[in-house]
Amino acid sequence: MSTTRALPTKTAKRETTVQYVLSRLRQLGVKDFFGVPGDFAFPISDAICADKDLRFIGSCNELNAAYAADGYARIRGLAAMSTTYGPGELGALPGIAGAYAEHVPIFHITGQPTRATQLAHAVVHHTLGDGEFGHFYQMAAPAVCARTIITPENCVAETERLIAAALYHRRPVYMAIPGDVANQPVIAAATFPAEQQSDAAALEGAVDAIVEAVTKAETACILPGILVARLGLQAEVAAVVDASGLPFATMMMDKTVLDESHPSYIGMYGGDWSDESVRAFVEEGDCVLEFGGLPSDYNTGAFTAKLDRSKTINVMHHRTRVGQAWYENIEMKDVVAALAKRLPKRTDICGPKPSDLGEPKGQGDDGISAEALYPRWARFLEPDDILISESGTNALGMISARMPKGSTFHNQTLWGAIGWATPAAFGAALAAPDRRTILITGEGSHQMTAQELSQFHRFGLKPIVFVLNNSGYLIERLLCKQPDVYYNDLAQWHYHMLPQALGCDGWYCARVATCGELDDALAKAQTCGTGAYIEIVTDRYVAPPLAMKMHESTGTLYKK
Ligand SMILES: Cc1ncc(C[n+]2csc(CCOP(=O)(O)OP(=O)(O)O)c2C)c(N)n1
Repeated sequence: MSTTRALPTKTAKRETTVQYVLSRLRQLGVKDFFGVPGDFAFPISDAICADKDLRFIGSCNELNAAYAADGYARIRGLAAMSTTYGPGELGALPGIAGAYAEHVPIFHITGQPTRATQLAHAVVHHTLGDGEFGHFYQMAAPAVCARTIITPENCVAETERLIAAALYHRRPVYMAIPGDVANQPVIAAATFPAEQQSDAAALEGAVDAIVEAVTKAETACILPGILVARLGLQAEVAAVVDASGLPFATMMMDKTVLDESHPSYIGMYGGDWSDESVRAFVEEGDCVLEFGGLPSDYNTGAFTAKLDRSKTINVMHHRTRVGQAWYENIEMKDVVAALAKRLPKRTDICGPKPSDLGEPKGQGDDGISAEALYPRWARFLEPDDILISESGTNALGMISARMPKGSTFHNQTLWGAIGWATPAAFGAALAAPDRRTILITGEGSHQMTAQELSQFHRFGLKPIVFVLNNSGYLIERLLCKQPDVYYNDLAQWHYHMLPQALGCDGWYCARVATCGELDDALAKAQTCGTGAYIEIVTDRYVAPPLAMKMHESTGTLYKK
């Protein structure tokens, strides 16, 4: 999807308000609208279904729709969803909040009762019964970067304002359309927000300062952050890596922002959670050039990262910091383009070689240990795969896997809502049906949103799903004071039977508890040509090394 605004549609043929909104989203590359219909939203759903270029993607519930939209936007750059008033839109709210935290733009449209109903303060379904209709608009506020209630008069201007805000902030927006307004023609009178331009003097100052810092440094490295992917600037930042010859590492939230098969990649950086060679190279160098770095708990190895502010540069979306100096009103894309042209090529700086998970351990009837599981998963990955990794122990294992060329790793590192990954994998698969989508989730997380599996089959998608069944909330066991406390236990489901019950006819399904069974299942999943679903049973405390490091880091994780 282009990051620039497409030209506005001419409104001479007097489109309805909802048609205008849909046509603008279509021009921006959105083809699919996730959601659940409802009477107050019928005009929106009807208009989507009446448009031959758009699809209504019915979800099992609104939370799943929001997560699916999130997964879709991570691949395509923008997503849209539609809900009904009150319970519908509020169901989506936690998913929208997660998208806000993680800079994922979702256009959330909700249908409201008619303006006459609202003016009469009528007591109608989906309300609190108090005759007030503004509550849910208020509740949306902190989870979106812009919101509006549409009228025929404001439709064009407000749609453009919301689109501009979603792209400027890379965050969700909220639009409510009253039932009577939806099918009224727009009364077009709008100014279109101009695309943000960098301040030329500030841009030159920042780029001069960065070139000087990198030129003077004896050793230096690049840390490309998640915003690079959200802005679609991967190729441009890769050009900076190539032009400068600098090694690069990524923090946890940023994994695969640049290709891990690139010769300049040195591995994951996260303070004391990194390989010692990477930690020393990044922290003891003279200059760290970050692109949209976020010093969050998990990115910094539970706040153990020691990045001297005077030696770091952070090129943010709309501003840049070089040491202690801020350069305002400059766009990341412009700084990146200038750096690719102006940074000197450093052939004298060599970083450590990235580690990988090594040879898988175990065979035959051996139980499935962490040393057996994670290297096998890493080897299973192929070029261009989309890997959706749920919060939980699996993510802390897979973060250390070296990803093949063109493959991307997705995790909700900051918001960390369990249940996100299953619908997000569906959204990602729908966004890129030609790529292989692999979902890895813990069974506790999967219990939250497992019904969305049914959508893969419904829309002809063939994911490979791994459910890690370790009899409870392992990551919580490793974080809390009494690991065996019963609140970390779960109802035991027959997970491998879920696809069958949920209508995923013809899928390859297996439950494996030994290395031999796992090898067999991996081979079948690779070749079966259908969706695949593998429940992997391990002992309760089987955890990858990074999860054990996290277990040992609770002091710094919670006591900053
Ligand atoms: C919506 C939500 N509720 C609760 C939590 C707290 N939480 C974090 S991880 C976790 C357990 C994950 O367990 P599971 O998916 O089985 O993975 P495991 O760590 O056992 O491999 C919970 C309950 C959360 N992050 N999000």
